[in-house]
Amino acid sequence: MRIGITCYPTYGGSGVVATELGIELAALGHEVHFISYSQPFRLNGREEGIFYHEVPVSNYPLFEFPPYDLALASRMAEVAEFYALDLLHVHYAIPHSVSALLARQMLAAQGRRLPFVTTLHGTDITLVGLDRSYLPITRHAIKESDGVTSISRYLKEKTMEDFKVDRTIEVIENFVNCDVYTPLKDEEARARARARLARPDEAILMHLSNFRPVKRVTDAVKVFAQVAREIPAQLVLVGDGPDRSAAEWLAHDLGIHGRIHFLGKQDRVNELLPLADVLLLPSELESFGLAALESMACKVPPVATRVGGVPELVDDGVTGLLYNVGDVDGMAQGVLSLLHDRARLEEMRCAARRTAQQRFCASLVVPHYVRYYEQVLGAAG
Ligand code: GMT
Repeated sequence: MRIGITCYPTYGGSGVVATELGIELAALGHEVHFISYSQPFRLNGREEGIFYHEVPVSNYPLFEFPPYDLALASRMAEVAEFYALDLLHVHYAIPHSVSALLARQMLAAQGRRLPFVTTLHGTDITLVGLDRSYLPITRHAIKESDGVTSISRYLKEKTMEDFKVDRTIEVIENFVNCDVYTPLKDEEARARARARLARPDEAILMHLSNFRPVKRVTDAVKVFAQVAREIPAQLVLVGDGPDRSAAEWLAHDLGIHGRIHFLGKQDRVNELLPLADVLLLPSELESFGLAALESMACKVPPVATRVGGVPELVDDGVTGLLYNVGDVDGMAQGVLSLLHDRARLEEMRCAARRTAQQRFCASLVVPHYVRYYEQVLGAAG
């Protein structure tokens, strides 16, 4: 198949899923065309079977708000025509599904079919889509999509309820490449890499996100402060975003700044995650929680909040620990209980990796997308 993929190319779970999907599809022999305003950050531009088409956005002075969605629709239609695309797959409904709808109409006017699949990732439904100014058009584009997938059962139900859509939505959960996200098997190599972040007697807690308010990064700092009071430990914060400065101030105020590594945005998180003992994911909401899956694949159990789609991924007490939003004391006690009971931690580490391999491996989930594309193409034919 020749597939056009559109996503947000910057740091964030939906862009990661879209990019990894493109890479896996190309490895299966499909031709993949990314259409976006910049190259997705995990693509290096040299992958076989993957092409990148930039969307130029005019900044003519009249445009206080450059119309990216229109430029995207034009580029989608052009790429579909020039490269004979079979379908478009857009990640994150706003505005990508609306642009795809326009591109489909443009090609239909020339007698060509261009079905499109929309994958819902979370905040396109839970936050942005419910803003009155976006709701009607997002709802329309979801209804008009040739196929709609959602990354968890939670998000499917939420979409049907909040958007009052009664169309079918296929749940295709997020995935991880278990060969890339993998524990470091060589204990000596792991110890050497950990030494850059912590002394041998110190535990490593890690948090990975885009530091938006919904991630509650300051809760991760508060949890760490309690843990660090009891045992030697370091906190590694991976990512950047609006709440970074709040987290830094809090670390200073609590007197633990020297034990926190703010690494900023990192490209190869698969090399960092295996160094941690636990991952902290104290989010207000996660429709899935890709960071938790990536860490599980690296044999690192998440200590997370019981929100959205997270319980579909993390089995509380077996592959990680779950708490109510804001339960900083509970999360800190949970981390301490694991770090004090190394046998239990090891059991949980193994169970986390096993779940990633048995349920969420790219080799299991990507064929589900391929079957879904075939179904959509068949139905639209
Ligand atoms: O949360 C965001 O800011 C948007 C989005 C993204 O692009 O990272 O995250 C959502 O999609 C991820 C990938 O499918 C999910 O793992 C996240 O749980 C989801 N975020 C929320 O629901 C808050």
